[in-house]
This record gives sequence, structure tokens and C-alpha cells, in this order.
Amino acid sequence: RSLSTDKPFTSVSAMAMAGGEIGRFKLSPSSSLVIRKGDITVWSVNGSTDAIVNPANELMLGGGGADGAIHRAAGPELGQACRNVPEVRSGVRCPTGEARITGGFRLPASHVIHTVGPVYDEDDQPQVSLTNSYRSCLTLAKENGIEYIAFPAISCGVFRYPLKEASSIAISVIKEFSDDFREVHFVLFSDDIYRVWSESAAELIHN
Ligand code: AR6
Repeated sequence: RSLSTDKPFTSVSAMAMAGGEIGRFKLSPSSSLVIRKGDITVWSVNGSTDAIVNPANELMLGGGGADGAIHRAAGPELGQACRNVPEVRSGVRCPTGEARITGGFRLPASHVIHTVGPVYDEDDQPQVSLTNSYRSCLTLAKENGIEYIAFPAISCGVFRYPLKEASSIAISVIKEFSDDFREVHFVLFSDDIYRVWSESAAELIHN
């Protein structure tokens, strides 16, 4: 990929020319929301102030979906860093709705923010848990000086959250942090999810 050399996601117009689907929305004069299709494991804008969000489970030792892909791409150092995160109770390093931060190791992004979204059919209040999950990631990112952050569609794979509802929650929470990041990206794995997220952004952000 010609765009994956050193700063693969810097130039939105170059990506558009390369055929990547992408949408850009202004959150404030100094902050944008970028919605694109792609693989979050290759995402980076700025190196040292980048974070990708890992949709993990409470044990934080890897799994399937994006979590598995992120651990494979980051290398075994990420597993070790996760093991070093203290358990808050047996088998739980990151309770649902919370977030933890580690390095990115072999990933292009310098940081990984691990969060646990709700299992849609098992959570009593999935909307609250998903909101908390996005809020926890953005709060922790801010505390750590992150300027560029990329989210996948948390809970929309193995955890079966309905896409439209998830996208409204995701974008509403991003709007609460309008001044806090240079760019917030959604890096979405399929056409369907990309389409739903783009529609919700157009409905919820009026540029
Ligand atoms: N880049 C971007 N998005 C991806 C990628 C990727 N490389 N791979 C998958 N997705 P999921 P969840 C999309 O299942 O629902 C794991 O086993 C995927 O298409 O990764 O929060 C964890 O250990 C979907 O749209 O996360 C947990 O046990 C979205 O990422 C559980 O799955 C999220 O799907 C978490 O389930």
C-alpha cells in the first residue's frame, strides 16, 4: 500500500484519491471527526500522540475480532503489558464500560486504549454501558495527551450491538469531547457499518 509508508492516515485527500471511502465532519474549529473504512491495526496519524481503541473483554488477554487482530499486530509485548494491568477482581482487569491504556508496541499507533463494551443481550442497560465505554476511552485519552484517536465499532461484532443505535451513541459521546482532540477517527471494517456511521454523523453533526 503506497499510503502505509510512514504516516498512512495523514492525508485524507490522498486516501480519497486512492479509492478509500472517507467522510470528514467538523466538531469544532480545531477538531474533526473522520469516518472511514479500513483496518484499525494499520492506523496512525502522528505516532507519539496516537491511540487506537481495542474492543476487549474484561480479562484483557486477547480474543477474537478486532481484539485478536490488534494483539497479533502489536506482538506479544501487548499481551505482557495487559497482564501487568492489575485485576480489580478475579478475572477482571477492565470492567464493562471502563478503559485501560497500554503502549502500542509493534503497531503504528503509539498507544492502545482497551475498553469493554456491553454484550448487547446480556447487559441490563446496554446504552449506559456503551456510553460509558466511549466516555472512558476519551477521558483516558485526554489525560494521556492523546491528540488523534481511532475507534472501531465497539460491541458491534461478537457482542451483537445493533449498528444504528451504537452509531448514535458513539457520535453523541464524541460530540461531548468536541474541543479535546485534533481528530477522532472511526475505522470501520465493513461497508454496512461504514454506511450506518456516515448516516448518523450526517444526522447528528451539522457543518
Ligand atoms: N479493524 C477495524 N474493525 C475491526 C477489525 C479491524 N482489524 N476487526 C474486526 N473489526 P469485535 P465486540 C470490527 O467482535 O463486539 C473479542 O473476542 C468488527 O467487524 O471485535 O466489542 C474480544 O476479546 C466489528 O464491527 O468487538 C471480546 O471478547 C467491530 O470491529 C469481544 O470480541 C467490533 O467487533 C468484543 O466484542
